[in-house]
Amino acid sequence: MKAINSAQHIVVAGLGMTGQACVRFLSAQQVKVSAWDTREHLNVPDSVNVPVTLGEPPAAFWSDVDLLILSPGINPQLPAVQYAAQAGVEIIGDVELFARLNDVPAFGITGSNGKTTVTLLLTHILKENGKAVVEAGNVGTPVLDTLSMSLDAIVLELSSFQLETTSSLKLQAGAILNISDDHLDRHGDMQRYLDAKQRIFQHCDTAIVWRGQAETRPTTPVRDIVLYGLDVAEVGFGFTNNWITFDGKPVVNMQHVQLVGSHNVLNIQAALAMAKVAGVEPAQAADAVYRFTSAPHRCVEIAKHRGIRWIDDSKATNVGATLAAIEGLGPGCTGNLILIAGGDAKGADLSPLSTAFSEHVSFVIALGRDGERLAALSPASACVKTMSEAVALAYEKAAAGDIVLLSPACASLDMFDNYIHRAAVFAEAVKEVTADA
Ligand code: UMA
Ligand code: ADP
Repeated sequence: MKAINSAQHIVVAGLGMTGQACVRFLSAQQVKVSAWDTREHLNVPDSVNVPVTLGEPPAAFWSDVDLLILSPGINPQLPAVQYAAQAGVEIIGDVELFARLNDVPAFGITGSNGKTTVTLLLTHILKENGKAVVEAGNVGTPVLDTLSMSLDAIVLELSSFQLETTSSLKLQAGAILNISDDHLDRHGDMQRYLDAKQRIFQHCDTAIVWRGQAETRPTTPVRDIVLYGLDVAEVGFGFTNNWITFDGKPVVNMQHVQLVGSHNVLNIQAALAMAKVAGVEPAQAADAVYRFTSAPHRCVEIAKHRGIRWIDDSKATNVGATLAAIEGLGPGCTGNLILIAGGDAKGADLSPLSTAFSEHVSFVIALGRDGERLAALSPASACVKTMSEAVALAYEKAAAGDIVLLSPACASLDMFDNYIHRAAVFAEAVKEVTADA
């Protein structure tokens, strides 16, 4: 790890996972550090043993501050952050601080969907091939926590919020997996969301690019590009007869893979492409791919009762993810597909779902802030107030051979603590209605 300039006063903004990791790291480096959280009534965690300001900071607050480290959940457009900038304070995120200090080869993954899957899969492939590697970033472990580790490589899941405040991150390989409407409430419009995502390629050696979507191509120069996609390809990664190919040769048989759906073919190709840059050839990575299982809440069957499959895809927090679930499960479903969806759409255009609804979904059960907008997209739908009502109605409508899919296309925060809580409430309700088994 490179040394940090300890002769500076750093303010850490936000006292969640990121902020606490920043305080921990900077305190250990003997840097003068204080913290600020915009919430006035926050219960400051005991581990935060530095001065803390809550709520709106006074104007003079910024006069002796050199650097402000923003947690990803804090919008850089907040007036107090703008005052800091006007006072000459440099504003970065934890990933930028990490980038300035890190000297381990790093791999970066962003995109609207599939980040966690590709991050975990790449980490798994590299580990199974004898490399000391960890995943960090949006996936959960704050990036600064990895600086003290002895590693061959680090795999970073990067959100648009994290990339927005990052400018010098060097990557051996990086990818924007795909782009669909997301976080427009924070970024304002699609172009600014795209601009944030494109920052992954600023200092990236090899861009891993999906042939199917032009927005995933770097708009800044990179040394090399590896392409992948669902079409037949003689160069790079292709897909033929259920086999993933590399340079025209079959390398991974999808029949032996535990992840389902064509979106996961793309995820696997992206991970294989990055693993190759890290020194693991695609054919050498195949066994690790076969052993990989999905993270929870991403199109996972949680119950099968009287021939009805109950699928938890609570992590589908945007339209692109729900489309992938419907298009992945719909064609193979022998009965009806009943969808439970809704929540906070974060300003997204939900209309791209209407074709998938009419082709594959027999009934939409909608809930949450944007439930009515979702219900209006389907000729057969109902709005309900709670998850247990949604599950009870799905149970009433479903018969053997049907699938009940929770894939909300929306964030959960209008009704639940997070998508994990939403999944737990769904699972509990499913347990109740299927208790007679
Ligand atoms: N806070 C403020 N003002 C605000 C917003 C938040 O002071 O306007 C404070 C809160 O009071 C709280 C803290 O900031 O004390 C929370 O910070 P945060 O929202 O940045 O969240 P962290 O706990 O630091 O977690 C963040 C990521 N969260 C977000 O980007 C919202 C985590 O991604 C990530 O795992 C973690 O850093 C470690 O790197 C979660 C996420 O939901 C999974 N990400 C979004 C997504 O995947 O869609 C982008
Ligand atoms: P992220 O970390 O980007 O949110 P995850 O791997 O956690 O991505 O998956 C989130 C949701 O997106 C899940 O519902 C999952 O089924 C879906 N998904 C995963 N990969 C893709 C993809 N390549 N395209 C569209 N949807 C996807």
